[in-house]
Amino acid sequence: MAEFSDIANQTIQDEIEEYLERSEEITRFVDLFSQAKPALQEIAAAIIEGDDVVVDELTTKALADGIDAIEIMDDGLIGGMGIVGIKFRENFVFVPEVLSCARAMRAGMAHIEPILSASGIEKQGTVIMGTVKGDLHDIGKNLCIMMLRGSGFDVIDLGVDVGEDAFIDAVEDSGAKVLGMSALLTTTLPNMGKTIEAMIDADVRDDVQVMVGGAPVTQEFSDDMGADGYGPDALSCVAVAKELMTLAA
Ligand code: B1M
Repeated sequence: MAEFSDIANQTIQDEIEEYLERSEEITRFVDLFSQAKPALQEIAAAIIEGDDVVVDELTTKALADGIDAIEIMDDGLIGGMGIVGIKFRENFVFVPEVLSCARAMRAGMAHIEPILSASGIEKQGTVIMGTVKGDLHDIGKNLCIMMLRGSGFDVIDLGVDVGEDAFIDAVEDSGAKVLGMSALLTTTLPNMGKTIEAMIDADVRDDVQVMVGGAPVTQEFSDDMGADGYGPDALSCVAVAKELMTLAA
């Protein structure tokens, strides 16, 4: 069983001890960081500290040392951001700090993305991706896009705060067979369903398979709003896109 003392990095130990209260979250992060390579724990610590320069250096070094890009992303970058998310939720840090952490995460992802993209094998088709109207969160969506591109998909990234019309226009203009919507706020979650309804009204719903994801989204929400697929994380986003692409073919 993973032990707190198995975590090599002092900053990570301190963060878990000081800021995490829920037992399931403590278990999740102790499990994650007790098995993570020390170099990746350092990256996670630098993400938590919002230090983009250090994340840039450490990610470069980790790749040069032969550590797998996905391992760096999962254990270092996403792992660090996970703790930031909890501190934000519990009001230990606020928007400016989170933005610094997000910038640090982007500094690391800038090294990971080209590797994931270059590793793509055969072309899988085109996916439209966007964060729904009223929602500015794009870190998770961008991770999904990187993974999709890395798996051979062409991705049309509509960005954040994407209204129904922009999604519909993209379907009509691109002929893409899969459309993905991301939402991170419970208040913007209904905009996924509204977009699907608008697609029905605009007579384009049958032209694409729709997948949804983002922290508040569940399989149940996905079913209720009439989406064709749901992915809880970036890896499953790729799996769902592949499956939906075969249904669209
Ligand atoms: Co915001 N924020 N935020 N935020 N933020 C959350 C989401 C929140 C949970 C924090 C909290 O607990 N309080 C909370 C939402 C609460 C709720 O609705 N229940 C919240 C809030 C309230 C807000 C504001 C309202 C705060 C305010 O201003 N008072 C505001 C809203 C702005 C707006 O959107 N209109 C706001 C602002 C911000 C920042 C700008 C500071 C920044 C966003 C920066 C950016 O994205 N460029 C930010 C951040 C960073 C977060 C947290 C800390 C981290 C989100 C993140 O990037 N996670 C977040 C807390 C948390 O999540 N614990 C929080 C890492 C990312 C890798 O995970 O996005 O879940 P995630 O993506 C995953 C999966 O969900 C999945 O794959 C990804 C990779 O594994 N996935 C898909 C995502 N999209 C997918 C699509 C798919 C499939 C899978 O198919 C299409």
